[in-house]
Amino acid sequence: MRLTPSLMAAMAALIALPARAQEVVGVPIQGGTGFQPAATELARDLQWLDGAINVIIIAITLFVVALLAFVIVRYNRRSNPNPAKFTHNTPIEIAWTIVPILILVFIGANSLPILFKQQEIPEGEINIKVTGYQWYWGYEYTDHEFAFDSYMIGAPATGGDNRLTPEVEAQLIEAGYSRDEFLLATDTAVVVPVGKTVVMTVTGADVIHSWTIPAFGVKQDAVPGRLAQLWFEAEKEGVYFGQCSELCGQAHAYMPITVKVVSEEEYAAWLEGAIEEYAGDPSTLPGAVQVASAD
Ligand SMILES: [Cu+2]
Repeated sequence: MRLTPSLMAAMAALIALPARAQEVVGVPIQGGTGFQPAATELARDLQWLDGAINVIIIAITLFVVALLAFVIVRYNRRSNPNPAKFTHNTPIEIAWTIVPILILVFIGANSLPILFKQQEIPEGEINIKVTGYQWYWGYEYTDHEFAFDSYMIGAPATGGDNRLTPEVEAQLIEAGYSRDEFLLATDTAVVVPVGKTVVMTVTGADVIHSWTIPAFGVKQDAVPGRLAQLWFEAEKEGVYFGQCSELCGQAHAYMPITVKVVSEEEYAAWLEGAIEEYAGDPSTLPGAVQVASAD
């Protein structure tokens, strides 16, 4: 396929998807203490588990505090001058053995399936290899044989010095972000279609980093010399942010992660543009005509 310059320009513009600023869904909120809204089944599951265990913790704490208060009031030296001398109470001992066992079995029976769901990696419809570098991320769309790096907008690689200057703010706006998203927005983003199984293979090139998107409920250490995997299936279109989550050196705070979840049509258009921009393999595009190589 021969591309006219204007078509190529349109495709290049699609790479960063700046034209239509997407809704920012997965982002930390100033002063927030809870989870980001869950955008995958995994995130929903682990947020539910966190809530359930929190209820158990609060119930146990209140019970123990109430027992303590009762004993302090009822059995202090003044209220109870002649303490009882017995040392055993079989029914109570059986109860305080059985009840914690039941609680632990309940927690285990609910947490292990969630852990396995995270760790049993399904067949990926989209496969991406992510490599952590000091201090940026590299992404390789292995199905289509192209790769690109992703730097924080305002990082030295994008002409900044990790500070929010007016120039950096202008870059953010141009890329479809706001100044609030400084330290989170990157020059290129991982783009994935909504509702598809994405498998990320995670590794590190120099030291240990960690790749995460909190709203997806995924986090994986990127260890040099090792390949680890995580998977997600995003349910809602939008922009999702994460940050390197393993202290990796001086600019650890300046290597954020941006994932854009788009419709299938937008993804197909982006993919075509990205293959062109990053010299991927066009024959891997869905519907591509397989032509025998001329040379
Ligand atoms: Cu890092």
